[in-house]
This record gives sequence, structure tokens and C-alpha cells, in this order.
Amino acid sequence: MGISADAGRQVLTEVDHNRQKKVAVINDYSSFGRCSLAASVPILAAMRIQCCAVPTAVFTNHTGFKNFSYADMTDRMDAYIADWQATGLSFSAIASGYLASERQIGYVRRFIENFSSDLHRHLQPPPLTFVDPVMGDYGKLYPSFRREVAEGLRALVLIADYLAPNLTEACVLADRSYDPEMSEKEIGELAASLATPRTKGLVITGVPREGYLVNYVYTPNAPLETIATAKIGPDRSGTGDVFASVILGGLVNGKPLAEAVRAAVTFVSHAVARAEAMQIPTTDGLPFEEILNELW
Ligand code: PXL
Repeated sequence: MGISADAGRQVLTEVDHNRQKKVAVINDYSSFGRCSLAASVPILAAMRIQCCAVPTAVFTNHTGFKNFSYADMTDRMDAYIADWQATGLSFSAIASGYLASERQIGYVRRFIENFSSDLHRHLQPPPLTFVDPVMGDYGKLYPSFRREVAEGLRALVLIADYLAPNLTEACVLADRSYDPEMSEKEIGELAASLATPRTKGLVITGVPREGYLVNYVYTPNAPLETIATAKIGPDRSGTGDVFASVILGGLVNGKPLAEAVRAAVTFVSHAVARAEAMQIPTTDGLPFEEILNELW
């Protein structure tokens, strides 16, 4: 009996870590500018999800500022797998954002493989995987992004349940030329061409159309859904990260993709309106702290 009592205590200790929904988010952290992890942590928290951040790099300011510097964290990344496995953590979801090198992508793959194995799931279903393949916008790759990295991201798509590229990123992943005037039918075909047997849903985000931003939601064997919102003011840093974080939180909380996208559209449009009213500089990210209660 002593043995089973001990075993019982052991199980209880392990289960303790996993009583609340947890998401591992692998992305960079900008201490000023409210992008990437600086958006995901508070937004997921407001959605009652514990965000376990794996920083790929830590920036003073994001790269949209004249002055910024960063510490690369790639050498630290395997320690997260080792320590978190030893701690007995399991995750409801694993998400990735900006990845700067093939090494970081390889690490994300190992992270997903390790925490999806039966041994490290503690009888929970496998984590859902969400990839925001951050590469560029308006037909151009970000200056810091190298084309070779896109190849690695294509491999990551194969193990993603959900994918949230913008039109530029979707075109790079599909290896086709960017055309900002693509018709809805062509965008639907583009989305379908990115789907793999694993895909549960895919959203092509923020396509500008006559004063609106349109999100195209592709779900296998269902008609393409379009979710549009009026574009307010200039582009603002970090908007995509806030958007992706609300979608991720919605999925983890059991919403279908289209519903999660609608919630993200509403939240981002309120945050942008607040930024305009408060005259926040476009570099500084969205003042989402003002309205986090909307996510509760
Ligand atoms: O929001 C995307 C992003 C994330 N991380 C860093 C960035 C940017 C966009 O500029 O510079 C460091």
C-alpha cells in the first residue's frame, strides 16, 4: 500500500503543474514596442491561459526603431525542453512566431515532437500547434529575414494544425509570386495549396481591399469564409502579434477558427481605435492594456 500511496502522491505532484491551460509560445521578446511575446503573455493571461514564453531573442526595442539591440537566445532554447520535460509540463498548445534561423526552426520542431509524445503528455490530448510564419509583408521579406529560413518554415507547416500567414507569407510558402490584386477564388486556391493532411485551419490575414482588411479563413472541406474590418489609420507595429495571440487564445479555449478570427478582428479594431484616440506613436504597439478586460 505504501508504494501505491507514494505513486499517488507522485501523480498528484505531476498533475498539479497541468491543472490550468498552458501554452508554450516560441517568439522573440521586445522590451519596448509591444510586439511578439510582449503581446502574447498579457493577452493569453487575459484569456485565462498561462503563457509559457520561450524567447528566441531579447530586444531592447523592436527593429522598427532607429536604435535597437538584442541578445540571441538560440543557445538557451534546448534547456527549455530539458527543464520543462523534467518538470513534467504538458501544453494545450505550442505556438511559434518570428524565427531567425534554421537552427531555431529545428528547435521548434524538436519542441513540438517532444511535447507531443505520449511520454510527456500525462494522458492529455496532444497540444495543438499554431504557426505564424513571420517573414514579411506587402510582397517583401523583412530586411532581417533570409530566404533559406523560408525553406525551414515550409517544413514547420507540415506539423502545424493552424497557420496564420499574411498574403506575402502565404505566397512565399506556396513558392508563387506575390500579387496584391489576387481574386478571392485565387486566395482560396492559395490557401488550399498550403493545407496538408494535418491542417485543421488556415487564415490568410489582413489583405487590403478598398479601405478594408480582409481575413480569409480556410477550413478543410468547407467554403472559404471572409471576415473584413475597416482599416483605421496607418500600420502600427505589433498589430499582427496581437491579432495572432487572440486567435491562439480563442482556439485554446475551444472556439472554431472563424470565431477566433472574428474575436481577434474585434479586439484589434478596438485597440487601434484607442491608439488613434490616444495618439500613440505607430512604433509603440497597440495600447491593449486599456481594453484587456474585453478578453476576460
Ligand atoms: O511584430 C513583429 C516583430 C517582432 N519582433 C521584432 C520585430 C518585429 C517587427 O518589426 O522587430 C523584434
